[in-house]
Amino acid sequence: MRISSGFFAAVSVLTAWLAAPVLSSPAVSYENSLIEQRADPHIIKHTDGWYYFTATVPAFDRIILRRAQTIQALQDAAETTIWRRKSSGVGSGQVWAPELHFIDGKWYIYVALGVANQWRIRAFVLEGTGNNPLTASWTEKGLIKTNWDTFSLDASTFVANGTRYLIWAQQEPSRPDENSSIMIAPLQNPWTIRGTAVAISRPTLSWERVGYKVNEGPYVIQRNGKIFLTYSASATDWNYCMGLLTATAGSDLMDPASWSKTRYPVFASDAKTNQWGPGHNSFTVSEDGLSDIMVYHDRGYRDINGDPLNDPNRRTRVQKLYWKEDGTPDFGMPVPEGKTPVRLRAESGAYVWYYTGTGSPIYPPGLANTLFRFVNPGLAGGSTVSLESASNPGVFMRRVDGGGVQFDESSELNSAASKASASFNLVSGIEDSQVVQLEASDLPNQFVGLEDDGTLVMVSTENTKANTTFSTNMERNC
Ligand SMILES: *[C@@H]1O[C@H](CO)[C@@H](O)[C@H](O)[C@H]1NC(C)=O
Ligand SMILES: *[C@@H]1O[C@H](CO)[C@@H](O)[C@H](O)[C@H]1NC(C)=O
Ligand SMILES: CC(=O)N[C@H]1CO[C@H](CO)[C@@H](O)[C@@H]1O
Repeated sequence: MRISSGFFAAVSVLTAWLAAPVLSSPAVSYENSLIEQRADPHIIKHTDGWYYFTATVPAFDRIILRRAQTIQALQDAAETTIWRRKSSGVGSGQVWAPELHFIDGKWYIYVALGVANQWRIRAFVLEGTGNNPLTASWTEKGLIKTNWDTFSLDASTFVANGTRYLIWAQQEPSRPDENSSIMIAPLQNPWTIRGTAVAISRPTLSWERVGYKVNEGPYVIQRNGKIFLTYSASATDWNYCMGLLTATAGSDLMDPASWSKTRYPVFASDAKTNQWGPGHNSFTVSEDGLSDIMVYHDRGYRDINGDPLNDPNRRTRVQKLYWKEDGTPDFGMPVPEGKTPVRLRAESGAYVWYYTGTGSPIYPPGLANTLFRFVNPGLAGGSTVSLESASNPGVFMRRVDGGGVQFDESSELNSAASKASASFNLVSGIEDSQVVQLEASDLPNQFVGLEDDGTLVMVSTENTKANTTFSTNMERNC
């Protein structure tokens, strides 16, 4: 279905939502990395339509905010410093991981503040009055009093079934060899917890204990009757990665037994896309409101000299968060530099996928191998396009003699003939059209098709055994 106006888009989205638990969710188009040297990124879309951004700066000495009408425009938006390190006492040391929240008509910043020359970080709250947080007047509400006066950071907040919660990372005195656990408590007001906090996750699995024994950076997204809490684990070098806790909406979130934890990281370093130590994420929504966007930091190289906290090059990145059919989030891999990838979905619901062609590839693949980028112009130049695997940058789809399709490294595609075999005519537009066909640039009327078992073939359009029409729309369950 082609959507031609905002009104019809809204109606068709609503209709789709009423008809089935599936929302059409177009591909997003952002250019990574979004912002250099900004770690622990937090982006929110406010009711005024603006996106607001805050993050840790490498000097760990201030709180900055940016705002823009689009996520991409945050890249070049002016940065305002709304708070600076003090000369003594709380706030004279390191400044980590601010988050901006709008609660009951006021702005709040949760931030971890240290004391000069001490390894002593605690969660602190600022309150801002005014429509625009960049120009709001800010007052200090002070440290958040928790169960213990111990190392504490990365406070965030969410509301579930009418109760507002604080979640954060804190060192538990009973577990002296571990750096931090994920804590939760209801909030009585934005700077005061009610009752006693409980730990809902501890760094007990091997991938949470590399370098340091860390669970930190919690953030919540609620969908499909579930509360999903992402967090980050291990030291902030390339071992940094993300785990996931899940609770059912309506369960007692103060009962650690309500939360289940994935046995493996859900998001981690990827040598092929050259992304290292991804984590400390937050979630926002795309400009059209139809995609969930994961915001996180990582580095563009693996090895660091010295303490990773002294390496300034953690940068802010954004990519689409996908949803599996069972309603759980699918993080895929940290996408390569450049344009965010797309998926090509056939009418059958199957996705075009990357496979090596040796052995028996097993369909369906994981999310990562269904992500592609259109390279335009294609390897053969002119008006052709080439399809590059986003999970294997530099590897391109190519037709081979006999009606097959395979994937080859661009370094193997040297001759004009091989470049032509990896180039296609797009039968309709890429970005603004919802449907595309890929016709071989060197073999008229032969199209890429996807058979039921996941095999990619070259077929003429009259062949009905394969789907040759692909949508760059995704669906999500919600
Ligand atoms: C983790 O704990 C160890 C031991 O207390 C400490 O030396 C180290 O600095 C901590 N690291 C982090 C990232 O908190
Ligand atoms: C929400 O909370 C109310 C009482 O506070 C409870 O009766 C209800 O079952 C809860 N429902 C969900 C879905 O959380
Ligand atoms: C357009 C097209 O070829 N659609 C086909 C996709 O695959 C399913 C399952 O084989 C067919 O039923 C469709 O006709």
